Amino acid sequence: MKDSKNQPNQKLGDLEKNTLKNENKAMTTDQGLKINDDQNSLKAGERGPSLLEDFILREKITHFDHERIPERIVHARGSGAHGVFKLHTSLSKYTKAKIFTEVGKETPVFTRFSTVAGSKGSTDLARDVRGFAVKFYTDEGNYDLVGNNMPVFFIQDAMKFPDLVHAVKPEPHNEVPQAASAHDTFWDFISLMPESLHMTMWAMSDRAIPRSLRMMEGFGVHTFRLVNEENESTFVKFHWKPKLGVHSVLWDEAQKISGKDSDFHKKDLWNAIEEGDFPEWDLGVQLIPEEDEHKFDFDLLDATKLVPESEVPVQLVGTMTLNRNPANFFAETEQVAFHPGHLIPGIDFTNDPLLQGRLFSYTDTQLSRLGSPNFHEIPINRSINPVRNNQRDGHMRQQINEGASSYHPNTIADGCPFQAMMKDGGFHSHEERIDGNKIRTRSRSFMDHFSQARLFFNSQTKTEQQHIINALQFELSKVTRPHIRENMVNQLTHIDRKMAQEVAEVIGVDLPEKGTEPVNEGKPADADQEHYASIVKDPKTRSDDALSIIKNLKNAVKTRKIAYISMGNHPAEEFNDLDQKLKAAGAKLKVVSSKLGKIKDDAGNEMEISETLFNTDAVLYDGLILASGKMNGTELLSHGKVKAFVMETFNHCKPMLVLSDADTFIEELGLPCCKKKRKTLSELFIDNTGDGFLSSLSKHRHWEREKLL
Ligand code: HDD
Repeated sequence: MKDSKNQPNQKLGDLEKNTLKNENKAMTTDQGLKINDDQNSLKAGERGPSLLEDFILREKITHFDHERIPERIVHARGSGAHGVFKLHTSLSKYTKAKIFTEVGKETPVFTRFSTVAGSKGSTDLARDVRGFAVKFYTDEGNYDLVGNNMPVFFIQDAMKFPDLVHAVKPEPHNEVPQAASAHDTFWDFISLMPESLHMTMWAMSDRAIPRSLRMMEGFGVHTFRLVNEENESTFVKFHWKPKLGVHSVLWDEAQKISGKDSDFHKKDLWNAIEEGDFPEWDLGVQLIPEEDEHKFDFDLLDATKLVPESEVPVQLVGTMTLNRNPANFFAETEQVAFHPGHLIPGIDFTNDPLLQGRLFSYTDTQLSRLGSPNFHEIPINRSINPVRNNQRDGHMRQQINEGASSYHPNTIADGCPFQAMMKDGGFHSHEERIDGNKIRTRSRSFMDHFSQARLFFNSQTKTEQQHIINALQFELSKVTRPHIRENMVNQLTHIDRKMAQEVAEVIGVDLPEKGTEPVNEGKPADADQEHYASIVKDPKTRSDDALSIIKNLKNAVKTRKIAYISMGNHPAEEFNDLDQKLKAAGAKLKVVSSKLGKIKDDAGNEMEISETLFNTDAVLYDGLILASGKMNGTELLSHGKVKAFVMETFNHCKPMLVLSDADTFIEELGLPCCKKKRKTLSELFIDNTGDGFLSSLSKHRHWEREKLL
């Protein structure tokens, strides 16, 4: 295990000062009084009533009663880690933000990943968007990039955010389902909001069920501005590209992982960091000159649209490495307060109405969640740059501001703290010319809701398209009100008729002859229908390879966890050879057997068993190896759990290596697909050599196998 301490981000010394180690120290009350008995309350006699006087008991219970704070209204379930961002390519032509101009500079970061809909204790593997929020502790103040693992959003205007969240959260009358969008209220809302269809396609894709938080892309979603020393602005879209590539699990697998280990992602991130496999992401930017603002067939201010990478390539400028787990979940991951409005000079907003609304919401929510306007003083939220202003007092104030002056201008404190000049890093909002009527409306340039939904669907491989269709079938089959299913199928016809038909067929809905005018309750009541009719601009065949996971497959071996099932006495050479090969490629072999303890190979070498057949499951591994040897081979299949392991690995298209007698193995396995026509190992995409297995592993999954199922 690598030492995850002494990483560059130890600069966050403030946080360290607040940590407490208890070695060789006596227990005390909150007032520092040493406690002599923490087992018994104070009583009137051995069997008598407890006394009100017991201040130690009262203090302990009072604190306990108040230990919970309100969980986040969205993104409640999260996992966080410390790290560092290092710039390798300067963006000084476009921005004055020092984190993006000083090449080689290392900026400490804290990153929190999250699901959106579920409560704090819900499962990691819900079908959901993942939050991807990064706090950069820069020398110029904190900068937060509060994004998601999908580049677009469900709605265009913050006005609809509470409706979206109410619709996806458990239904209010019975508080079910937890952490799931497969229910009436969500699909009712979506079916009435065509603007949400593009993001819905993403949410139904494999992006919504990641293999690991370490294997997700991140996106700033909105168009932001970079502003340079000359105060010239360039539009920018931010991207995080994981070095491990983007990988997902199957929906059946996701549901089973949720039962077998609902902390799967949380543990995966934690263990990777503890084992020194620090996850890394490249930060990329898409830069759009101001004069090109109106060159696209969508509006850059519309968060339901992405800028295709085929039109504006992503330029990589630096790398984020997460290298230290939090010392305390509550203090750091729970209390961290992100805000898209935490800005530094050189970065600025656009008028995206979703972003503009967010700028209000995040401070407001911290006030209710963390309970005080002093939430910036919580160690994880502190800026490295000392905070100096005339804000005073309030609940739980930590800072002791000295002196008589708490206002500006003043003479008493020589005018301090004073306003910083722009040239000295004083923040100055980009001076965008605004000229318009005060009006409550949606821009006409926001009205094409289908072109990019179709672009996304067209860009997927056949396998990925099938997964989207399967997801829609699953989700909509859980909708109990037929008219909602009908409305949804109608919406889907505007994206792809064949896809809509495949969904309709299994959810008991007839495909409409012709997709009717999209219902859009989200539009203003008096918006003109004529314009609505002319909304779809996109040629039906447009696609962009960057939007597919499978077309961009890379690095599927590193850090993967492989189960080696053996009951003992397997050939020593076989195991050592595999172990070395997998280690060299960065994968991890875990010995799984019938009970904990040790087993011996045929040369008498002992090895530790990592997990047992009764405490683990195939869905928790990336691949399976069945050992050979007297006690293994096809006899392994007589263990009910081994057979289940094999079937799950097979059904989830994962790499499998059979080292025993292959022919008999297939017979014994009794796979449904082999019943009619006997198939060979290679026809089933099962390997019988270590090298073959490694090559299968590098593909992540044998998607071809899905056709056999
Ligand atoms: Fe949000 C949390 C991302 C729209 C209101 N949001 C939150 C988090 C992420 C995002 C990653 C969790 C941060 C953490 O880990 O603590 N939100 C987004 C993205 C959006 C978006 C990418 C659209 C592009 N959000 C959005 C809107 C609103 C909010 C339109 C309200 C008008 N979001 C919140 C919030 C949360 C939040 C209620 C809950 C907890 C928190 O802020 O700190 O204020």
